Amino acid sequence: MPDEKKVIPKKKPVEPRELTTCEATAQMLAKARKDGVELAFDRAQNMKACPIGADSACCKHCFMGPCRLNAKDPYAKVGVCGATIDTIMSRNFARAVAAGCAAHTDHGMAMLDLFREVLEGHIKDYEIKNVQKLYYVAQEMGIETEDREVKDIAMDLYKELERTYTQVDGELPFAKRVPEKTLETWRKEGIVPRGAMREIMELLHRSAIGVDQHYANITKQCSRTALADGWGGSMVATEIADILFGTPSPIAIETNMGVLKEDQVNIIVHGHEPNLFESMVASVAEPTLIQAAKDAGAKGLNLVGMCCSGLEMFSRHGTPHAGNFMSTETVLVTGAVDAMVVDVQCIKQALAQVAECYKTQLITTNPRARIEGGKHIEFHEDKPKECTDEIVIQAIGRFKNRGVEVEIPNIVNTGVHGFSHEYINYMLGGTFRASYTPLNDNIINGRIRGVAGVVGCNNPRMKQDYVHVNLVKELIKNDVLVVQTGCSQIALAKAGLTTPEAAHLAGPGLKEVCETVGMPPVLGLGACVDNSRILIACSEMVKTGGLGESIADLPVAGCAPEYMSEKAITIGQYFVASGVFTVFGVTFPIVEGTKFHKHLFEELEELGMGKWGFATDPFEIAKMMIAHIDKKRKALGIDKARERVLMDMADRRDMDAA
Ligand code: BF8
Repeated sequence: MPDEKKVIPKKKPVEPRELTTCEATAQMLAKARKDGVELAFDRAQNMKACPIGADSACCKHCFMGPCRLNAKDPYAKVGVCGATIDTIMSRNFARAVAAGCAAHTDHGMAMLDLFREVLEGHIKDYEIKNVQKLYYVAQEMGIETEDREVKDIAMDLYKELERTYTQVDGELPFAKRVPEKTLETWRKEGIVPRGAMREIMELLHRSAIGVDQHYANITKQCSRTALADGWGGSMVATEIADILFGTPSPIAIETNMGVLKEDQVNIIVHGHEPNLFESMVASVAEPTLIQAAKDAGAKGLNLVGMCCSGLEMFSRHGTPHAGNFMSTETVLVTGAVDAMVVDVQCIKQALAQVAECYKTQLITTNPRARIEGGKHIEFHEDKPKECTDEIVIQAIGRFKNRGVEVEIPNIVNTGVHGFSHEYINYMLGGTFRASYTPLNDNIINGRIRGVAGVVGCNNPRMKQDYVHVNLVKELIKNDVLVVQTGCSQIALAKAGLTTPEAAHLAGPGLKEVCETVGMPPVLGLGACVDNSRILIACSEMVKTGGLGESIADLPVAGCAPEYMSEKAITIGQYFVASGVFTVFGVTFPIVEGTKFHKHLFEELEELGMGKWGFATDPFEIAKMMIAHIDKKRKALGIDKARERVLMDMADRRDMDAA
């Protein structure tokens, strides 16, 4: 028996509305408490983050330790092997980058494997839906497309992109997309990725005990590995998904928990790989299964997405989306979810327990990711509907015997999403002058001050969605066009900022542009792997001209204000290495005032890259991003060009000639 005096009482629960700005989540959090069900919000309150780990001042890469340094006096001692605070922090950072890169590249490689199997005829349930995109990517990679069979072009593209993962020397294929001056910086620094597997392997090696013991040298391999994700694994995942399943284009989509229907069989797909979801779309359209649902007393089958899987699907199929990372437990509290289907990444283990409380089926599908207490129905790409049809049958079974009170928050937000980097081509110029020129023109003339990528997770250490929403509002108010991916995109969708009408919240210049073309001031580009679309957009802006010669010259900035995943650290590092000032919120695993901190937050910029920033307050973050954008505008000599003049053809000719 524990000594009762030593039992630490749990803290008084914090009011739901102090933990989230999402009304539906707050409502369900209150219900969960009434039902006696514990959620991540509560666990975060009851478990203080380890202060030594939070500062990254602990080394556990060998068994002479773990060694603990003092963040308040970081150079007072070293680890048993002599590792300094800079070595320890950079090693820990490296391990996070390696894990994040592994997640995205494993996802991308799975997509490429699927592509090959489709081409070889071993998998028949998928096909190339977007031949135009196949041609486009193949041509960029220098593959001959004229008078050739689609299958032959596709097989050549497969072989070319396979190098992204397996190549041991040389430069990875999508290095061809990088602006010349940015690539020059990478070459000078020795950080052009070879192949993702090699980079991850070398980073894990170098961050082991007794290998690389210089923080700046470890950072180089961090950059190389992170770039293998952004311009490699993630980019392949995006491009192959577009080729196989179609490139998203803007579509009005419903978001929030109100998309669940009490009188239908609700199936949520939550995870990251689009192939499972694609097959779910096919299964819920199966007439026999629809009839089975009706026979069970339901009005139909209601397929809904969450997190990144949902983001990939809603702009390809118009599938509604129920919420982001911090809503995956609370959505189960509705009692309306008949099956939650998961694959890989960002799936809280506690979902199994919450699902059990509400008699929901939590179904794992991927051999790489099982959860104790979850039901496993394995997904095989060569017979995908065996799995997804069975999931529908299981969900119908649960609908028949729900046996729990159902309470669905009556909140639905409709917004426009699905702005691929290709769509930006003609978004501002129409088909008449489809290019990035109108975007660049509007930045040069100052209607658009700059572009900000606001991306990433929720974290229960922050009030859910609060920083995302307030940061984005502040940015657009200051004429900064915002592009989004991941859970951040859902935060803004729920806040109603992904509608063209949200233009009234923008500054006068951005508002004018949005109203002219009918676009929202906040453009959703998709899942976290689709951050690669932002890289490509940056590349196109440089190549179009007028905004400098490298990505580092652009008036752009990035932010993941509520991140929680190692994947976010990798994404941050590839944006920094690509030339983008990138601000993170919540916490940053580093001790201020150390050499490693100075390296990430100042010196990388001096080497021609971007740099890191950190702040937790949305208005402070916005100030930092806008100051950076203005600094870049000044360096480009366009800081005075903010008068509202329309560019005429003569101006354009001058700019093209420059
Ligand atoms: O990859 S934004 S919580 S769901 S890690 Fe995860 Fe973060 Fe959401 Fe998608 Ni991205």
